[in-house]
Parts: sequence; C-alpha cells; structure tokens
Amino acid sequence: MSAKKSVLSGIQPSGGLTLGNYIGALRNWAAMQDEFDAYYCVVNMHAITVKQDPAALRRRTLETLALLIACGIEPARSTLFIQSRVHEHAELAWILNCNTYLGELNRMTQFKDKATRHADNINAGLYTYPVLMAADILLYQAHLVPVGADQKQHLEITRDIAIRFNNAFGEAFVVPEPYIPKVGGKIMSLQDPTKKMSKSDDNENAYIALLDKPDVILKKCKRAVTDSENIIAYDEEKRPGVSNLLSIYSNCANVSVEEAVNAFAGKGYGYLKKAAADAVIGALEPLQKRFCDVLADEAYLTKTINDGVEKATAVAAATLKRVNACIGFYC
Ligand code: ATP
Ligand code: LTN
Repeated sequence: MSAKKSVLSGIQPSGGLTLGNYIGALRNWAAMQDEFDAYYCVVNMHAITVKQDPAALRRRTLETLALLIACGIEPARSTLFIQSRVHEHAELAWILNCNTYLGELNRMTQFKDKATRHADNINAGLYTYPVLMAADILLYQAHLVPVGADQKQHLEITRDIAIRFNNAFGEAFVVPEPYIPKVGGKIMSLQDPTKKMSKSDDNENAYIALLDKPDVILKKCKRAVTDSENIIAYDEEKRPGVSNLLSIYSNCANVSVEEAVNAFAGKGYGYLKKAAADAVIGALEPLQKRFCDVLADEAYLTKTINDGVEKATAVAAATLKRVNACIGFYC
C-alpha cells in the first residue's frame, strides 16, 4: 500500500471537452499526479444518463482518453481508466443506493437542471447519478477530488453517504474532500455569463472547445457578451462577462486576476478579448498537437486502457471485498 494520499476524478465522454473542463478540473488533475496516488476515469456509465448514440459514445470515450493524456495526465504516473470496464463501480453503486435517501437525491440541482433540459428522458439513472459518482470516489479511498464548483453538492452527498456507511457498518471508506480552484472553478458561458460554460450547450459560441482552431477561438472571444461600461474590473455580480474573460486570461496566462486587472488599466474590452484569445490559444496549442499524436497511436491507447483497468480493478476489488464483508454478504 502506497504512503501517498489518493485523488480520484472523472469526466463524461458526452461531447468535446471545453476550456471550462480544462481550467476547472483537468489542469489540477495533471498537477496532482506526483503528490498523490491519482485515479482518473472516463465516466461513460454517467454519460448514458442522457441519450447517446452508441458509435459516437465509443469514439468519444477514446477521444476523451487521448485528450486527458494530451492535457498532461501520464499513464505511467496516474491510473487512467474507463469506468464501465471496472464492474465494481456498478456493484458498489447498488449497495450505496440502498444507503441513500430519496430526500437527499431530491435536493440535487444537477438532476433538476438535466431533468428540465431532457424532459423526454427523466430516467432512474439520472436520478441516482450522484450515488454512482460516490461509488467512483469511495472505491479508491480518495482523500481529494479535483472538480469544478458545480460538483460541490455531489461531493457533499458523497461525504454524507460515506460517513453514514462507516457509522453503520464499520470504517470502510475514507471521507473525501472536494478540491476546487479559487479562480476558474466555474468558467461561464461566453454568450450568457450567468450560466456555466457547458460542452452540451446548443450555441457553439457559448464555449471554447479544447480542439478549437486559433481563428475560431479568436472569433468566439470577440463575440463574448460583456456590458456597455468598457471598464476592466473584476466583479462577478455586476460584470459577469468581463470577470469571466479576466479569469480565463489569468488562468491561461498564469498571472493573478489582480495582475491582469493592473495590466489592462485604461484599456477597452476589445483589448481584453484579444488578450484572452491569445492566452487561450497559447495554452491550448501544445495540447492540441499532442492530442493528434496520441489518437493516431491506437496500439498505445489500447495498451494504456488495458493497463489502467487492471490497476484500477485491483484497488476497487479490495474495497468492494471489505464492503461486502461489512454488510454481511456471504462470501
Ligand atoms: P455537461 O456540460 O455535458 O453536463 P460537464 O462538462 O459539466 O458536462 P463533465 O464532463 O463530467 O461535465 O465535467 C468534468 C469536470 O469539469 C467536472 O469536474 C466539472 O466540475 C468540470 N467543469 C465542467 N464545466 C466547468 C466549467 N464551466 N467551469 C469549471 N469547471 C467545469
Ligand atoms: N459528476 C461529474 C462527473 C463525475 C465525477 C466522478 C467527478 C463522475 N464521477 C467522480 C469526480 C469524481 C460531472 O458531472 N462533472
């Protein structure tokens, strides 16, 4: 058993990844892989809580994995795997379902959002989605979970489930903490800066995809909704659009928001938009090049997936064995 603490996080292969995913989560995934025992998974079982075309889901799962590697997650340093290939996730989710209350699930805002957006498919999986997420995290005894701010509520229910289970059946799980960036934990839509940037937004101008070409990034930044004051200051409530561009700039140029505001003193929004676009293009360029190389090497990807599944299964199976014994499943 390693002396390091563990981290786990997951991402859905539900569309092309965005700058929000990168700044809110993936950058931290890469940064944490030395200090921690890191487990990162492509959560295709979560993705099917909304309708998916099977061929597209299969292709996007591979592309998401290649993009994670391109973002700096190295299979030699982290365990990178596909959720559905480790059957312990579904098994633990069932056990946790029997230890989760409807009242807790009824409070989940992501369920309410998705149920509104997909009113023709409000399925049981969408409702119990946070329980599967709790299983993902608890199987690997994760101490920290690097996520965007939108996942805070899911981390709270995970903690509640873990504490309740430990109290009822004995210490089976580490109780995890969320790890959310102070600036950039919630990158907003470029078209409606009061809404989160989302890869499933119908309006392509609302998000920057990690694989967008430089001219597209520049066009999207130029079209970003701001306000009519033309004063560059950080104020999420009064100036959500400008504040969003500032937090994008500060993350991609690696400067603090204060430094950015000082550097832009006396300049107009046109200048800020161009500077933000240049910083994003610079940050994404190496990643885009790497992505093409990784995706082209099918043998490497297949081996990476198989190795990751094997490493993940060893840890997940040990936790599930302990849980089964705790709850009295005859072994
Ligand atoms: P969808 O938009 O399809 O619902 P999503 O991008 O919100 O998907 P995931 O792909 O599962 O959902 O998210 C992966 C990680 O990226 C999560 O940790 C999530 O919190 C983070 N994330 C997603 N959007 C943003 C954003 N706009 N700002 C910061 N972090 C984000
Ligand atoms: N619910 C997350 C994705 C997710 C996840 C996880 C994140 C599934 N399992 C485990 C962290 C840890 C989302 O919608 N962004």
